[in-house]
Amino acid sequence: MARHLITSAIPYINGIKHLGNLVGSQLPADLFARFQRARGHEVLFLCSTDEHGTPAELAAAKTGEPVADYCARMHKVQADIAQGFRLSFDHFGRSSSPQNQKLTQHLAGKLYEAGLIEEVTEKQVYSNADKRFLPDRYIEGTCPNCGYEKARGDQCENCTKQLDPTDLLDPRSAISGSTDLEVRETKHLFLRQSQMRDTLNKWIDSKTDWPVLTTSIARKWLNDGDGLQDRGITRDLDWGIPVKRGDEDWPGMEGKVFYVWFDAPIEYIACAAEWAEANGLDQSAWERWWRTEKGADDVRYTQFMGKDNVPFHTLSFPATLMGSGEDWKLVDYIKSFNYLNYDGGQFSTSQGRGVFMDQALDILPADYWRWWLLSHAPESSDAEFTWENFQSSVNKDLADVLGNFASRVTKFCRSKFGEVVPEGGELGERETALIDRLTTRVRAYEGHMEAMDVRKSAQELRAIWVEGNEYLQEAAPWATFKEAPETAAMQIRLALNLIRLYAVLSSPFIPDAAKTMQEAMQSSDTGWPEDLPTALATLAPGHAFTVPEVLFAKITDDQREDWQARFSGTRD
Ligand code: B3M
Ligand code: ZN
Repeated sequence: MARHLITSAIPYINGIKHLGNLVGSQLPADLFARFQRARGHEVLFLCSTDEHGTPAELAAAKTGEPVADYCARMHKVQADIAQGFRLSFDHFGRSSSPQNQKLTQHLAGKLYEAGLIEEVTEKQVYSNADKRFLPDRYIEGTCPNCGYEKARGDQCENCTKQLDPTDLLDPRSAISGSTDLEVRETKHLFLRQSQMRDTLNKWIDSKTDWPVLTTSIARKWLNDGDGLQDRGITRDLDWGIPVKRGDEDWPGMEGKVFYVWFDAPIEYIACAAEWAEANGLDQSAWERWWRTEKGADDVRYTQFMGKDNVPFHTLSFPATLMGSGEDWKLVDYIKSFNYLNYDGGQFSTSQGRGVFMDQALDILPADYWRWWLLSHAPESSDAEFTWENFQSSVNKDLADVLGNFASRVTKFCRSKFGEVVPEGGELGERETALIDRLTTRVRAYEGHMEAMDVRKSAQELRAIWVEGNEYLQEAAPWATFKEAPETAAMQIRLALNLIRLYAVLSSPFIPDAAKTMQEAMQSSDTGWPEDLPTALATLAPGHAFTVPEVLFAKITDDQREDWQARFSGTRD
Protein backbone atom coordinates (compact mmCIF):
# COMPACT_ATOMS: atom_id res chain seq x y z
CA MET A 1 0.00 0.00 0.00
CA ALA A 2 1.44 3.34 -1.07
CA ARG A 3 0.94 6.58 0.84
CA HIS A 4 -0.20 9.64 -1.05
CA LEU A 5 -0.05 13.15 0.32
CA ILE A 6 -2.09 15.37 -1.99
CA THR A 7 -2.59 19.12 -1.74
CA SER A 8 -4.53 21.57 -3.86
CA ALA A 9 -3.58 25.25 -4.08
CA ILE A 10 -5.47 26.91 -1.27
CA PRO A 11 -8.14 29.36 -2.45
CA TYR A 12 -8.12 32.94 -1.22
CA ILE A 13 -10.74 33.58 1.41
CA ASN A 14 -12.30 36.59 -0.28
CA GLY A 15 -15.07 35.72 -2.67
CA ILE A 16 -16.13 32.52 -4.32
CA LYS A 17 -14.04 30.79 -6.94
CA HIS A 18 -15.17 30.33 -10.53
CA LEU A 19 -15.13 27.09 -12.48
CA GLY A 20 -11.79 27.95 -14.04
CA ASN A 21 -10.18 28.06 -10.60
CA LEU A 22 -11.91 24.82 -9.63
CA VAL A 23 -10.62 22.85 -12.61
CA GLY A 24 -7.11 24.24 -12.16
CA SER A 25 -6.50 22.82 -8.71
CA GLN A 26 -9.12 21.45 -6.34
CA LEU A 27 -11.07 19.29 -8.76
CA PRO A 28 -8.18 17.38 -10.40
CA ALA A 29 -6.64 16.97 -6.95
CA ASP A 30 -9.91 15.40 -5.80
CA LEU A 31 -9.95 13.11 -8.85
CA PHE A 32 -6.47 11.87 -8.00
CA ALA A 33 -7.26 11.47 -4.30
CA ARG A 34 -10.41 9.48 -5.02
CA PHE A 35 -8.57 7.30 -7.51
CA GLN A 36 -5.75 6.48 -5.11
CA ARG A 37 -8.21 5.70 -2.33
CA ALA A 38 -10.25 3.51 -4.68
CA ARG A 39 -7.09 1.55 -5.44
CA GLY A 40 -6.68 0.90 -1.76
CA HIS A 41 -3.85 3.32 -1.02
CA GLU A 42 -3.52 5.50 2.04
CA VAL A 43 -4.33 9.10 1.16
CA LEU A 44 -4.10 12.39 3.01
CA PHE A 45 -5.81 15.02 0.87
CA LEU A 46 -5.57 18.57 2.21
CA CYS A 47 -6.83 21.98 1.29
CA SER A 48 -7.48 25.19 3.22
CA THR A 49 -8.53 28.76 2.80
CA ASP A 50 -5.76 31.30 2.21
CA GLU A 51 -6.84 33.97 4.66
CA HIS A 52 -4.13 36.57 5.01
CA GLY A 53 -3.15 39.58 2.99
CA THR A 54 -4.72 42.79 1.81
CA PRO A 55 -7.57 41.22 -0.20
CA ALA A 56 -9.04 39.72 2.97
CA GLU A 57 -8.66 43.01 4.84
CA LEU A 58 -10.33 44.99 2.10
CA ALA A 59 -13.16 42.52 1.58
CA ALA A 60 -13.89 42.62 5.31
CA ALA A 61 -13.81 46.41 5.30
CA LYS A 62 -16.38 46.35 2.53
CA THR A 63 -18.84 44.20 4.49
CA GLY A 64 -18.08 46.06 7.72
CA GLU A 65 -17.04 42.93 9.60
CA PRO A 66 -13.89 42.49 11.68
CA VAL A 67 -11.51 40.65 9.38
CA ALA A 68 -11.33 37.57 11.65
CA ASP A 69 -15.15 37.27 11.59
CA TYR A 70 -15.22 37.76 7.87
CA CYS A 71 -12.70 34.96 7.38
CA ALA A 72 -14.55 32.60 9.71
CA ARG A 73 -17.80 33.21 7.84
CA MET A 74 -16.27 32.85 4.39
CA HIS A 75 -14.39 29.73 5.40
CA LYS A 76 -17.72 28.10 6.16
CA VAL A 77 -19.16 29.32 2.86
CA GLN A 78 -16.23 27.84 0.94
CA ALA A 79 -16.32 24.61 2.95
CA ASP A 80 -20.01 24.13 2.10
CA ILE A 81 -19.40 24.73 -1.59
CA ALA A 82 -16.47 22.31 -1.56
CA GLN A 83 -18.77 19.75 0.01
CA GLY A 84 -21.35 20.53 -2.70
CA PHE A 85 -18.78 19.66 -5.35
CA ARG A 86 -17.89 16.51 -3.41
CA LEU A 87 -14.30 17.60 -2.90
CA SER A 88 -13.15 14.87 -0.57
CA PHE A 89 -10.59 16.73 1.52
CA ASP A 90 -9.49 14.87 4.60
CA HIS A 91 -9.30 18.30 6.13
CA PHE A 92 -10.21 21.78 4.95
CA GLY A 93 -8.05 24.00 7.08
CA ARG A 94 -7.36 27.69 7.56
CA SER A 95 -4.09 29.50 7.02
CA SER A 96 -5.00 31.69 10.00
CA SER A 97 -4.86 28.66 12.31
CA PRO A 98 -2.65 28.67 15.41
CA GLN A 99 -0.81 25.72 13.87
CA ASN A 100 0.17 27.77 10.85
CA GLN A 101 1.20 30.72 12.97
CA LYS A 102 3.51 28.51 14.99
CA LEU A 103 5.02 26.73 12.00
CA THR A 104 5.50 29.91 10.00
CA GLN A 105 7.29 31.60 12.88
CA HIS A 106 9.31 28.45 13.48
CA LEU A 107 10.47 28.20 9.87
CA ALA A 108 11.33 31.89 9.76
CA GLY A 109 13.50 31.31 12.83
CA LYS A 110 15.27 28.37 11.20
CA LEU A 111 15.89 30.34 8.03
CA TYR A 112 17.30 33.18 10.12
CA GLU A 113 19.66 30.79 11.93
CA ALA A 114 20.77 29.44 8.58
CA GLY A 115 21.65 32.94 7.44
CA LEU A 116 18.98 32.93 4.78
CA ILE A 117 17.06 35.96 5.98
CA GLU A 118 18.28 39.45 5.48
CA GLU A 119 16.91 42.59 7.10
CA VAL A 120 16.51 45.24 4.48
CA THR A 121 15.45 48.83 4.72
CA GLU A 122 13.17 49.01 1.83
CA LYS A 123 11.45 51.66 -0.08
CA GLN A 124 7.77 50.99 -0.21
CA VAL A 125 4.92 52.60 -2.00
CA TYR A 126 2.67 54.71 0.24
CA SER A 127 -0.63 56.02 -1.06
CA ASN A 128 -1.48 59.46 0.22
CA ALA A 129 -5.07 59.13 -0.97
CA ASP A 130 -5.58 55.77 0.75
CA LYS A 131 -3.45 56.71 3.77
CA ARG A 132 -1.62 53.39 3.80
CA PHE A 133 1.27 51.45 2.40
CA LEU A 134 0.16 49.65 -0.70
CA PRO A 135 1.46 46.15 -0.62
CA ASP A 136 2.03 43.95 -3.62
CA ARG A 137 -1.18 43.35 -5.43
CA TYR A 138 -2.75 46.67 -4.55
CA ILE A 139 -0.51 48.50 -6.87
CA GLU A 140 -1.18 48.15 -10.54
CA GLY A 141 0.98 49.24 -13.38
CA THR A 142 2.85 48.20 -16.47
CA CYS A 143 4.99 45.05 -16.30
CA PRO A 144 8.67 45.89 -16.86
CA ASN A 145 9.18 42.47 -18.39
CA CYS A 146 6.38 42.17 -20.96
CA GLY A 147 4.63 45.53 -21.04
CA TYR A 148 1.26 44.21 -19.81
CA GLU A 149 -0.59 47.23 -18.46
CA LYS A 150 -2.56 45.63 -15.65
CA ALA A 151 0.30 43.86 -13.90
CA ARG A 152 -0.01 43.62 -10.13
CA GLY A 153 2.70 44.50 -7.67
CA ASP A 154 3.38 40.88 -6.74
CA GLN A 155 3.18 39.22 -10.08
CA CYS A 156 2.43 39.83 -13.73
CA GLU A 157 -0.58 37.74 -14.67
CA ASN A 158 0.42 37.89 -18.31
CA CYS A 159 4.01 36.60 -18.23
CA THR A 160 3.96 35.08 -14.66
CA LYS A 161 7.04 37.06 -13.57
CA GLN A 162 7.22 37.58 -9.82
CA LEU A 163 7.48 41.30 -9.20
CA ASP A 164 8.08 43.75 -6.44
CA PRO A 165 5.65 46.68 -6.36
CA THR A 166 8.39 49.21 -7.04
CA ASP A 167 9.26 47.37 -10.28
CA LEU A 168 6.02 48.51 -11.93
CA LEU A 169 6.03 51.30 -14.47
CA ASP A 170 3.31 53.99 -14.16
CA PRO A 171 2.07 52.65 -10.83
CA ARG A 172 -1.37 53.47 -9.40
CA SER A 173 -3.36 52.38 -6.38
CA ALA A 174 -5.66 49.49 -7.14
CA ILE A 175 -7.82 50.56 -4.23
CA SER A 176 -8.58 54.14 -5.26
CA GLY A 177 -6.89 54.40 -8.65
CA SER A 178 -4.88 57.31 -7.25
CA THR A 179 -1.47 57.99 -8.71
CA ASP A 180 -0.59 60.18 -5.71
CA LEU A 181 1.90 57.65 -4.48
CA GLU A 182 5.17 58.16 -2.73
CA VAL A 183 7.97 55.89 -1.75
CA ARG A 184 8.73 55.68 1.97
CA GLU A 185 11.34 53.73 3.88
CA THR A 186 10.39 50.75 5.99
CA LYS A 187 12.29 47.70 7.26
CA HIS A 188 11.53 44.25 5.92
CA LEU A 189 12.81 40.71 5.86
CA PHE A 190 14.02 39.14 2.67
CA LEU A 191 14.35 35.45 1.95
CA ARG A 192 17.73 34.99 0.31
CA GLN A 193 16.49 32.69 -2.41
CA SER A 194 19.46 33.62 -4.56
CA GLN A 195 21.71 31.64 -2.16
CA MET A 196 19.73 28.57 -3.04
CA ARG A 197 19.82 28.87 -6.76
CA ASP A 198 22.17 25.94 -7.38
CA THR A 199 20.29 23.71 -4.98
CA LEU A 200 16.99 24.57 -6.61
CA ASN A 201 18.41 24.14 -10.09
CA LYS A 202 19.67 20.66 -9.24
CA TRP A 203 16.38 19.78 -7.67
CA ILE A 204 14.35 20.92 -10.68
CA ASP A 205 16.79 19.12 -13.01
CA SER A 206 16.13 15.89 -11.16
CA LYS A 207 12.39 16.19 -11.88
CA THR A 208 12.56 14.74 -15.37
CA ASP A 209 9.03 13.36 -15.20
CA TRP A 210 7.35 16.67 -14.37
CA PRO A 211 4.99 18.32 -16.85
CA VAL A 212 6.80 20.74 -19.14
CA LEU A 213 4.38 23.46 -18.05
CA THR A 214 5.71 23.15 -14.50
CA THR A 215 9.44 22.90 -15.21
CA SER A 216 9.50 25.53 -17.94
CA ILE A 217 8.01 28.13 -15.59
CA ALA A 218 10.42 27.15 -12.81
CA ARG A 219 13.47 27.25 -15.10
CA LYS A 220 12.41 30.53 -16.59
CA TRP A 221 12.54 32.30 -13.21
CA LEU A 222 15.54 30.38 -11.92
CA ASN A 223 17.65 31.56 -14.78
CA ASP A 224 16.02 34.87 -15.46
CA GLY A 225 18.53 37.71 -15.68
CA ASP A 226 20.75 37.63 -12.60
CA GLY A 227 18.95 34.52 -11.46
CA LEU A 228 16.59 33.93 -8.65
CA GLN A 229 15.85 37.14 -6.79
CA ASP A 230 15.54 37.50 -3.05
CA ARG A 231 11.96 38.01 -1.94
CA GLY A 232 10.44 40.22 0.69
CA ILE A 233 8.54 38.01 3.13
CA THR A 234 7.07 40.66 5.45
CA ARG A 235 4.45 43.38 5.05
CA ASP A 236 3.18 46.47 6.86
CA LEU A 237 -0.29 45.13 7.54
CA ASP A 238 -2.39 44.42 10.60
CA TRP A 239 -3.88 41.17 9.44
CA GLY A 240 -1.51 38.24 9.16
CA ILE A 241 0.99 36.21 11.12
CA PRO A 242 3.07 38.45 13.41
CA VAL A 243 6.74 38.44 12.50
CA LYS A 244 8.68 36.41 15.05
CA ARG A 245 11.58 33.97 14.93
CA GLY A 246 10.29 30.91 16.69
CA ASP A 247 8.77 32.14 19.96
CA GLU A 248 11.00 35.19 20.12
CA ASP A 249 10.19 38.73 19.11
CA TRP A 250 12.07 40.03 16.13
CA PRO A 251 13.64 43.38 16.96
CA GLY A 252 12.57 46.08 14.56
CA MET A 253 9.73 44.04 13.13
CA GLU A 254 7.06 45.03 15.62
CA GLY A 255 3.65 45.50 14.08
CA LYS A 256 4.57 43.71 10.88
CA VAL A 257 3.25 40.46 9.52
CA PHE A 258 4.55 37.78 7.18
CA TYR A 259 3.69 38.13 3.53
CA VAL A 260 0.70 35.97 2.62
CA TRP A 261 2.71 33.99 0.08
CA PHE A 262 5.23 33.09 2.79
CA ASP A 263 2.68 31.53 5.12
CA ALA A 264 0.20 30.14 2.55
CA PRO A 265 2.27 27.12 1.40
CA ILE A 266 3.34 26.45 4.99
CA GLU A 267 -0.37 25.94 5.61
CA TYR A 268 -0.06 22.69 3.62
CA ILE A 269 1.91 21.40 6.59
CA ALA A 270 -0.14 23.17 9.23
CA CYS A 271 -3.30 21.74 7.68
CA ALA A 272 -2.02 18.26 8.44
CA ALA A 273 -1.52 19.35 12.05
CA GLU A 274 -5.08 20.78 12.07
CA TRP A 275 -6.32 17.49 10.62
CA ALA A 276 -4.60 15.54 13.41
CA GLU A 277 -6.07 17.79 16.07
CA ALA A 278 -9.55 17.63 14.58
CA ASN A 279 -9.37 13.85 14.66
CA GLY A 280 -7.95 13.50 18.14
CA LEU A 281 -4.58 12.29 16.83
CA ASP A 282 -1.17 13.23 18.18
CA GLN A 283 1.76 15.00 16.58
CA SER A 284 3.30 11.81 15.19
CA ALA A 285 0.12 11.23 13.14
CA TRP A 286 0.79 14.26 10.95
CA GLU A 287 4.56 14.17 11.14
CA ARG A 288 4.61 10.79 9.45
CA TRP A 289 3.28 12.63 6.39
CA TRP A 290 5.60 15.59 6.57
CA ARG A 291 8.90 14.74 8.24
CA THR A 292 11.14 12.35 6.40
CA GLU A 293 12.77 11.14 9.60
CA LYS A 294 9.38 10.37 11.07
CA GLY A 295 8.03 8.19 8.28
CA ALA A 296 7.43 10.59 5.40
CA ASP A 297 10.27 9.33 3.23
CA ASP A 298 7.96 6.74 1.73
CA VAL A 299 5.19 9.27 1.10
CA ARG A 300 4.49 10.34 -2.45
CA TYR A 301 3.57 14.03 -2.37
CA THR A 302 1.65 15.57 -5.28
CA GLN A 303 0.57 19.20 -5.61
CA PHE A 304 -2.12 20.60 -7.94
CA MET A 305 -2.29 24.22 -9.05
CA GLY A 306 -2.86 26.74 -11.83
CA LYS A 307 0.19 27.88 -13.76
CA ASP A 308 0.29 31.28 -12.07
CA ASN A 309 1.04 29.55 -8.77
CA VAL A 310 3.96 27.52 -10.07
CA PRO A 311 6.84 29.92 -9.22
CA PHE A 312 5.87 29.98 -5.54
CA HIS A 313 5.75 26.18 -5.40
CA THR A 314 8.89 25.43 -7.41
CA LEU A 315 11.09 28.19 -5.98
CA SER A 316 9.95 30.03 -2.85
CA PHE A 317 8.33 27.21 -0.89
CA PRO A 318 11.06 24.64 -1.59
CA ALA A 319 13.62 27.33 -0.68
CA THR A 320 11.81 27.77 2.65
CA LEU A 321 11.77 24.04 3.39
CA MET A 322 15.27 23.21 2.17
CA GLY A 323 16.69 26.35 3.71
CA SER A 324 15.33 25.44 7.15
CA GLY A 325 17.84 22.58 7.26
CA GLU A 326 15.12 20.35 8.68
CA ASP A 327 13.73 17.10 7.34
CA TRP A 328 10.60 18.40 5.65
CA LYS A 329 9.03 16.34 2.90
CA LEU A 330 9.41 18.02 -0.50
CA VAL A 331 6.93 17.72 -3.30
CA ASP A 332 7.44 14.77 -5.65
CA TYR A 333 5.23 15.91 -8.49
CA ILE A 334 3.59 19.19 -9.42
CA LYS A 335 0.63 18.98 -11.73
CA SER A 336 -0.12 22.43 -13.11
CA PHE A 337 -2.86 23.71 -15.35
CA ASN A 338 -3.41 26.34 -17.99
CA TYR A 339 -6.45 28.59 -17.87
CA LEU A 340 -10.06 27.84 -18.65
CA ASN A 341 -11.72 30.63 -20.59
CA TYR A 342 -15.42 31.38 -20.61
CA ASP A 343 -17.57 31.66 -23.69
CA GLY A 344 -15.34 33.73 -25.95
CA GLY A 345 -13.56 35.67 -23.18
CA GLN A 346 -12.07 35.17 -19.76
CA PHE A 347 -13.64 34.23 -16.51
CA SER A 348 -13.46 37.37 -14.43
CA THR A 349 -13.92 37.51 -10.70
CA SER A 350 -13.95 41.30 -10.64
CA GLN A 351 -16.50 41.56 -13.45
CA GLY A 352 -18.48 38.54 -12.32
CA ARG A 353 -18.18 37.04 -15.78
CA GLY A 354 -18.66 33.29 -16.03
CA VAL A 355 -20.05 30.67 -13.70
CA PHE A 356 -19.01 30.70 -10.06
CA MET A 357 -18.97 27.62 -7.88
CA ASP A 358 -22.09 28.48 -5.90
CA GLN A 359 -24.06 29.40 -9.01
CA ALA A 360 -23.05 26.20 -10.77
CA LEU A 361 -24.52 24.10 -7.97
CA ASP A 362 -27.74 26.12 -8.04
CA ILE A 363 -28.29 25.02 -11.62
CA LEU A 364 -27.12 21.44 -11.75
CA PRO A 365 -25.69 18.76 -9.45
CA ALA A 366 -21.93 18.43 -9.03
CA ASP A 367 -21.41 15.44 -11.32
CA TYR A 368 -22.49 17.34 -14.46
CA TRP A 369 -19.85 19.98 -13.79
CA ARG A 370 -17.20 17.56 -12.63
CA TRP A 371 -17.54 15.54 -15.80
CA TRP A 372 -17.39 18.47 -18.17
CA LEU A 373 -14.59 20.27 -16.37
CA LEU A 374 -12.37 17.24 -15.97
CA SER A 375 -12.95 15.92 -19.49
CA HIS A 376 -11.99 19.38 -20.81
CA ALA A 377 -9.24 20.18 -18.31
CA PRO A 378 -6.82 22.86 -19.61
CA GLU A 379 -3.79 20.60 -19.61
CA SER A 380 -1.75 21.11 -22.77
CA SER A 381 -3.22 24.52 -23.55
CA ASP A 382 -5.91 26.90 -22.36
CA ALA A 383 -9.42 25.51 -22.78
CA GLU A 384 -12.78 27.15 -23.24
CA PHE A 385 -16.14 26.64 -21.63
CA THR A 386 -19.08 27.13 -23.95
CA TRP A 387 -22.66 26.30 -23.14
CA GLU A 388 -23.07 24.39 -26.42
CA ASN A 389 -20.14 22.18 -25.61
CA PHE A 390 -21.35 21.68 -22.05
CA GLN A 391 -24.82 20.72 -23.24
CA SER A 392 -23.54 18.30 -25.82
CA SER A 393 -21.04 16.60 -23.47
CA VAL A 394 -23.59 16.14 -20.74
CA ASN A 395 -26.29 14.91 -23.10
CA LYS A 396 -24.08 12.54 -25.03
CA ASP A 397 -21.57 11.20 -22.53
CA LEU A 398 -23.59 11.20 -19.36
CA ALA A 399 -27.21 10.84 -20.47
CA ASP A 400 -26.99 8.86 -23.73
CA VAL A 401 -24.00 6.68 -23.03
CA LEU A 402 -23.82 6.02 -19.31
CA GLY A 403 -27.29 6.88 -18.01
CA ASN A 404 -29.07 5.15 -20.82
CA PHE A 405 -27.07 1.97 -20.38
CA ALA A 406 -27.94 1.67 -16.71
CA SER A 407 -31.56 2.42 -17.40
CA ARG A 408 -32.05 0.02 -20.33
CA VAL A 409 -30.35 -2.89 -18.64
CA THR A 410 -32.16 -2.62 -15.33
CA LYS A 411 -35.58 -1.97 -16.87
CA PHE A 412 -35.28 -4.81 -19.34
CA CYS A 413 -34.23 -7.21 -16.60
CA ARG A 414 -37.07 -6.12 -14.34
CA SER A 415 -39.64 -6.71 -17.05
CA LYS A 416 -38.34 -10.13 -18.17
CA PHE A 417 -36.62 -11.67 -15.17
CA GLY A 418 -37.64 -9.56 -12.20
CA GLU A 419 -35.40 -7.48 -9.94
CA VAL A 420 -32.74 -10.13 -9.40
CA VAL A 421 -29.65 -11.05 -11.37
CA PRO A 422 -30.78 -13.88 -13.68
CA GLU A 423 -28.96 -17.19 -13.83
CA GLY A 424 -28.48 -17.77 -17.56
CA GLY A 425 -25.75 -19.85 -19.16
CA GLU A 426 -22.00 -19.58 -19.54
CA LEU A 427 -20.39 -16.52 -21.09
CA GLY A 428 -19.89 -16.87 -24.84
CA GLU A 429 -17.31 -15.66 -27.30
CA ARG A 430 -18.72 -12.18 -27.62
CA GLU A 431 -18.60 -11.78 -23.86
CA THR A 432 -15.02 -13.03 -23.58
CA ALA A 433 -13.96 -10.64 -26.33
CA LEU A 434 -15.69 -7.78 -24.52
CA ILE A 435 -13.95 -8.65 -21.27
CA ASP A 436 -10.58 -8.74 -23.07
CA ARG A 437 -11.19 -5.31 -24.53
CA LEU A 438 -12.28 -3.99 -21.17
CA THR A 439 -9.16 -5.39 -19.52
CA THR A 440 -7.00 -3.46 -21.97
CA ARG A 441 -9.03 -0.32 -21.48
CA VAL A 442 -9.14 -0.49 -17.70
CA ARG A 443 -5.34 -0.93 -17.60
CA ALA A 444 -4.99 2.09 -19.90
CA TYR A 445 -7.38 4.08 -17.71
CA GLU A 446 -5.30 3.24 -14.64
CA GLY A 447 -2.16 4.33 -16.45
CA HIS A 448 -3.63 7.69 -17.40
CA MET A 449 -5.03 8.26 -13.92
CA GLU A 450 -1.72 7.32 -12.33
CA ALA A 451 0.01 9.81 -14.65
CA MET A 452 -2.66 12.45 -13.90
CA ASP A 453 -3.49 12.77 -17.57
CA VAL A 454 -6.94 14.03 -16.80
CA ARG A 455 -8.37 14.36 -20.29
CA LYS A 456 -7.00 11.03 -21.44
CA SER A 457 -8.45 9.39 -18.35
CA ALA A 458 -11.88 10.84 -19.12
CA GLN A 459 -11.67 9.67 -22.74
CA GLU A 460 -10.75 6.17 -21.68
CA LEU A 461 -13.54 6.04 -19.11
CA ARG A 462 -16.00 7.15 -21.73
CA ALA A 463 -14.70 4.47 -24.09
CA ILE A 464 -15.29 1.91 -21.33
CA TRP A 465 -18.92 3.07 -21.07
CA VAL A 466 -19.28 2.92 -24.87
CA GLU A 467 -18.07 -0.70 -24.87
CA GLY A 468 -21.08 -1.58 -22.74
CA ASN A 469 -23.51 0.17 -25.04
CA GLU A 470 -22.06 -1.43 -28.14
CA TYR A 471 -22.14 -4.83 -26.53
CA LEU A 472 -25.78 -4.37 -25.61
CA GLN A 473 -26.59 -3.23 -29.11
CA GLU A 474 -24.94 -6.27 -30.69
CA ALA A 475 -26.06 -8.85 -28.17
CA ALA A 476 -29.59 -7.41 -28.29
CA PRO A 477 -30.98 -9.42 -25.37
CA TRP A 478 -34.49 -8.16 -26.16
CA ALA A 479 -34.27 -10.09 -29.49
CA THR A 480 -32.32 -13.04 -28.09
CA PHE A 481 -34.93 -13.42 -25.37
CA LYS A 482 -37.54 -14.71 -27.80
CA GLU A 483 -35.57 -17.77 -28.99
CA ALA A 484 -32.93 -18.20 -26.29
CA PRO A 485 -34.02 -16.76 -22.94
CA GLU A 486 -31.07 -18.50 -21.24
CA THR A 487 -28.63 -16.57 -23.41
CA ALA A 488 -30.49 -13.30 -22.85
CA ALA A 489 -30.29 -13.94 -19.11
CA MET A 490 -26.53 -14.45 -19.32
CA GLN A 491 -26.16 -11.24 -21.31
CA ILE A 492 -28.17 -9.29 -18.79
CA ARG A 493 -26.27 -10.83 -15.90
CA LEU A 494 -23.08 -9.52 -17.47
CA ALA A 495 -24.64 -6.12 -18.20
CA LEU A 496 -25.78 -5.72 -14.58
CA ASN A 497 -22.25 -6.48 -13.50
CA LEU A 498 -21.05 -3.85 -15.94
CA ILE A 499 -23.17 -1.26 -14.12
CA ARG A 500 -21.41 -2.10 -10.89
CA LEU A 501 -18.05 -2.02 -12.64
CA TYR A 502 -18.89 1.39 -14.06
CA ALA A 503 -19.81 2.63 -10.61
CA VAL A 504 -16.39 1.69 -9.28
CA LEU A 505 -14.42 3.01 -12.23
CA SER A 506 -16.41 6.24 -12.54
CA SER A 507 -16.46 7.14 -8.87
CA PRO A 508 -13.41 9.48 -9.03
CA PHE A 509 -15.13 11.52 -11.77
CA ILE A 510 -18.81 11.37 -10.85
CA PRO A 511 -19.07 10.19 -7.25
CA ASP A 512 -22.81 10.79 -6.80
CA ALA A 513 -23.89 8.88 -9.90
CA ALA A 514 -21.44 6.15 -8.95
CA LYS A 515 -23.08 5.89 -5.56
CA THR A 516 -26.55 5.74 -7.13
CA MET A 517 -25.44 2.93 -9.44
CA GLN A 518 -23.76 1.05 -6.63
CA GLU A 519 -26.87 1.38 -4.46
CA ALA A 520 -29.16 0.29 -7.27
CA MET A 521 -26.98 -2.81 -7.66
CA GLN A 522 -27.32 -3.25 -3.89
CA SER A 523 -23.64 -3.96 -3.68
CA SER A 524 -21.19 -2.69 -1.15
CA ASP A 525 -18.26 -4.15 -3.06
CA THR A 526 -16.36 -1.13 -4.33
CA GLY A 527 -13.08 -3.01 -4.73
CA TRP A 528 -10.98 -1.95 -7.69
CA PRO A 529 -11.24 -4.39 -10.65
CA GLU A 530 -7.74 -5.83 -10.63
CA ASP A 531 -9.09 -8.81 -12.56
CA LEU A 532 -11.97 -8.12 -14.93
CA PRO A 533 -13.48 -11.63 -15.19
CA THR A 534 -13.71 -11.72 -11.39
CA ALA A 535 -15.04 -8.17 -11.14
CA LEU A 536 -17.73 -8.95 -13.70
CA ALA A 537 -18.91 -11.97 -11.76
CA THR A 538 -19.40 -10.06 -8.51
CA LEU A 539 -23.19 -9.94 -8.72
CA ALA A 540 -24.18 -13.59 -8.66
CA PRO A 541 -27.44 -15.06 -9.95
CA GLY A 542 -30.24 -14.38 -7.46
CA HIS A 543 -28.69 -11.11 -6.23
CA ALA A 544 -31.40 -8.44 -5.88
CA PHE A 545 -31.14 -5.01 -7.46
CA THR A 546 -33.37 -2.01 -8.14
CA VAL A 547 -33.88 0.22 -11.14
CA PRO A 548 -32.03 3.50 -10.42
CA GLU A 549 -33.72 6.83 -10.91
CA VAL A 550 -32.65 8.72 -14.01
CA LEU A 551 -28.90 9.22 -13.55
CA PHE A 552 -28.55 12.29 -15.77
CA ALA A 553 -31.25 14.53 -17.21
CA LYS A 554 -30.57 16.06 -20.59
CA ILE A 555 -29.96 19.77 -20.86
CA THR A 556 -32.61 21.36 -23.06
CA ASP A 557 -31.99 24.15 -25.57
CA ASP A 558 -34.18 26.45 -23.48
CA GLN A 559 -32.11 25.85 -20.38
CA ARG A 560 -28.90 26.40 -22.29
CA GLU A 561 -30.07 29.73 -23.68
CA ASP A 562 -31.39 30.85 -20.35
CA TRP A 563 -28.09 30.11 -18.58
CA GLN A 564 -26.04 31.63 -21.34
CA ALA A 565 -27.88 34.91 -20.91
CA ARG A 566 -27.77 34.75 -17.13
CA PHE A 567 -24.03 34.36 -16.79
CA SER A 568 -22.81 36.70 -19.48
CA GLY A 569 -22.87 39.74 -17.26
CA THR A 570 -22.11 41.00 -13.85
CA ARG A 571 -22.91 39.49 -10.54
CA ASP A 572 -23.62 41.79 -7.66
N1 B3M B 1 -4.34 31.56 -2.75
C1 B3M B 1 -3.88 31.78 -5.15
C2 B3M B 1 -5.21 31.27 -5.57
O1 B3M B 1 -6.14 31.17 -4.78
C3 B3M B 1 -3.38 31.37 -3.81
C4 B3M B 1 -2.81 29.98 -3.81
C5 B3M B 1 -1.99 29.70 -2.61
S1 B3M B 1 -1.31 28.11 -2.69
C6 B3M B 1 -0.32 28.00 -1.35
O2 B3M B 1 -5.34 31.00 -6.75
ZN1 ZN C 1 4.65 40.69 -17.65
